[in-house]
Formats: sequence, structure tokens, C-alpha cells
Amino acid sequence: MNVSHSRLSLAAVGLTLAALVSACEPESADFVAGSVPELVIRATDNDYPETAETVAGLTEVTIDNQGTELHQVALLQLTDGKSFDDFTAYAATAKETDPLPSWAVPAGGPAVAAPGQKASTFVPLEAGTYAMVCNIPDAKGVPRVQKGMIKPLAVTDSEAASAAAPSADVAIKQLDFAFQVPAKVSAGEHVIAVSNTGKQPHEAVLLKLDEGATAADVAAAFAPGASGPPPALPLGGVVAIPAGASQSFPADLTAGRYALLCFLPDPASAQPHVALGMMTEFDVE
Ligand SMILES: [Cu+2]
Repeated sequence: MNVSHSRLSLAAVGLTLAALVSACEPESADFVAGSVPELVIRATDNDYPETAETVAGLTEVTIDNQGTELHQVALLQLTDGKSFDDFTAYAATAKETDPLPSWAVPAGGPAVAAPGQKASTFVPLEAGTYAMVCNIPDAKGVPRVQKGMIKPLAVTDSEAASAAAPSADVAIKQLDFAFQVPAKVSAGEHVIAVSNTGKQPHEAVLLKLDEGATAADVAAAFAPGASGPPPALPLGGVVAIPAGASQSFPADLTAGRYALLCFLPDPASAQPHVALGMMTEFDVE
């Protein structure tokens, strides 16, 4: 079992340390690691091998990518009494540009982790059944959800109060079809809040660009028929969240140029949002 709440046992230690630190330093909005329960989902090429279950409440959902390719954990909450089997039946025949059925509600999750890396997102989990999928296409353009990366996540009711969301110090807004990012982001550890102010679901995939590379180069690397990895280091972000929703994620940013992209399909044009302009670059100094 790699699915754990290992952070819970660390929470008490974290709180004690925080109390000691706060005694000699002014109050800070910084995220105290360990204050939110963590659910680790191990990913391989191409599976989430372990049974995934947890309790309701704000959860740090972490993908531990032990594969050799890029993977994500996109969460879809199954509503209206629909089961995971209903979702797999839908997914077996769905085209990539098809809108999701109304009962499969995008619920965020970590947008991408590079091979050997982890990425986390703070997700407010409700009791019920979720599907975990990886929509990132392989070199042939086949999304990995069609190669076995589709598994259930069972969330049970909890008596305990949900952990408080860590306070974010960087705010990113999603619009139809653009990102708004702060003019300046400093190097260091951040909690980045992503808020969907558009009418469609959106995602925010964060990458640190290689020297001289652009967000457009990254978009091209993910286009159908493209081969080779993107000229950038994938760092996580938030996968699809519905209009009006927000989720945050921790990120340790070093100086350089970064890209944010959204690859979700626009039902009207059947184009990915990135082709409609939903990508941006920003500097970390
Ligand atoms: Cu979008």
C-alpha cells in the first residue's frame, strides 16, 4: 500500500515546530508542511497500482511518478449515483474532444509529474466515488487513460473537521481562454492558488522552460503526432476544475522562465484551450 496519510503522523510534530518558530518570528502566511493529510498515489507506465481510499476533507493529493513518462492524477467526482464501472464504460468509447457526462464532475488533482518526481495539489474531497485518470497523451497521441490509467478513488465520510486550506501567496486566474498571473513572482517556496473565473472547466499545467524555450514550444510538444518531451521541466499544477472552483498547490520555484498551459478541449471548436490562447509565460526572480 502506497496510499497513506503519512502526513497525519507528522502533523503534531509540525504544529509543535510551528509553535516554537512563531514564538520568535512574526506570524507568516507560509504553508506549514504536515497540516493537511496527504494521499499519495503511485503512478507507473501505465497504471495506478494501489487501491486508493481516503476520508473526506481537504487533502494534499500527491502523485509519486515512478514511471518513465509524464503522468497526472485527474480526479473526476462521480455523481447522480453513477459508479466507477459507469465511468469506465463511458471512457471506453469517448473521444478526447467529447464533453464529460454531467455526472462526472472535474475535481482537480496534480496536473503533471516528471518521471521520478512528485507533484501535489490541495483537493477538497467529498465523500463518494472518484475516478483517477491520466489524460496526458503518449508519443503517439494516445491519452494514458486509454492505456490503463483509470482507477477508482473511494472517499468515505469523516467525523473530523476538514483541515484548513494553506494560505496561498501567489494567485493565478483562469479565464476563457487565458491566464492572469502576477507581474512578479519571487524565487522560493510558494502556495499557488488557481481560480477558475471562466465558464468552462480549466486546468493550469506549470512547467519551468528550458533556456530559450517558449510556452508555444511546450504546446507543440504535446500536439497530436508530436514526439519527444517538452523543452521544459513539468512541475505540477491543477488539472481540470469546474467554473467557479479553485484549488491550490505547493511549488518550490527557482529563478527562470515558466509556462502555464491548459489543454482541455473547447466543445464548440473541438480545439484544446491552448490553441485558443490559453497559455502564458512568467518570470521568477
Ligand atoms: Cu482551459
